[in-house]
Amino acid sequence: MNIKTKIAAATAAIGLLSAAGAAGAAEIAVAGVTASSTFFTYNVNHLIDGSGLVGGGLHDGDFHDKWMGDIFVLPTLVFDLGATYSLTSSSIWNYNGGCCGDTRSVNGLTISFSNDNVGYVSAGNFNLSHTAADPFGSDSLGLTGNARYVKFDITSNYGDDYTGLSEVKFFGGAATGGVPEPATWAFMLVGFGGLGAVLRRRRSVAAVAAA
Ligand SMILES: [Ca+2]
Repeated sequence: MNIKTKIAAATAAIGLLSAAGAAGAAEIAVAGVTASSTFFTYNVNHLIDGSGLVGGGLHDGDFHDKWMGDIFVLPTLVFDLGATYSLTSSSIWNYNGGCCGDTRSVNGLTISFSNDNVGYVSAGNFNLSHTAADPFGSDSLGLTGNARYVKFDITSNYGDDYTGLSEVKFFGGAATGGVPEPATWAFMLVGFGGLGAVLRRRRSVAAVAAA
C-alpha cells in the first residue's frame, strides 16, 4: 500500500465509525414495559403493543387500549428497549379521549435514562398536552442520550384521581460513543500502523540525505 492508500484506509475506518454513530432515527421496538401500579383490568402493555392506534398518527379513546394508575402514589414506568440506543425523540399519546375522565391526562413528566436499570440520569422534565378529542394525536418530545432503559416519573395530571397514558414510541439509532467492533479496530490499526511505517521510512531517508 502506498501512503495515499493507507490514508484512505484509515479515513474509511473512521468513516465507518461516524456512519454507525449517525445512523438515522427509526422507531425502536420496545422489548418490555413495567409500571409501579396498574388499576384493575388496565394493562401496561397497552402502551407498547400498538393497541388503539387507528392510523394518521392518532389513537382511539377506548380505555381497553390504555394504561392507568393511581395518581396519589405517583406512578413510574420503565421501558426496556432491549439494547442500548442513541435516542432522539419519544411520541406519547396521553390518556385522553371522550370515553372516561379526560382530566386523567398526564401533565408533568420526568424522563430518565439508564443502561443497567439501576443508575438513572435525567433526560429532562416535560409537560404533555391535554385534549379531549377522540381519536387524538401524540406529543413528540426531543430526547438526547444513550439508553437501554427509559424511566417515566409522572409528577402531575390534569385533575382526576387517576392518571394514565395510551401509547409510547421511541425513536433513535445505533448507540454513539460505544466501543467499536473488533473488526473495525483491526482495520483502523492496519491503516494507522501503515501510516506510521511510511512516516518512519521517510524520516530515515531524510536523515540519510542530511548526513
Ligand atoms: Ca395503546
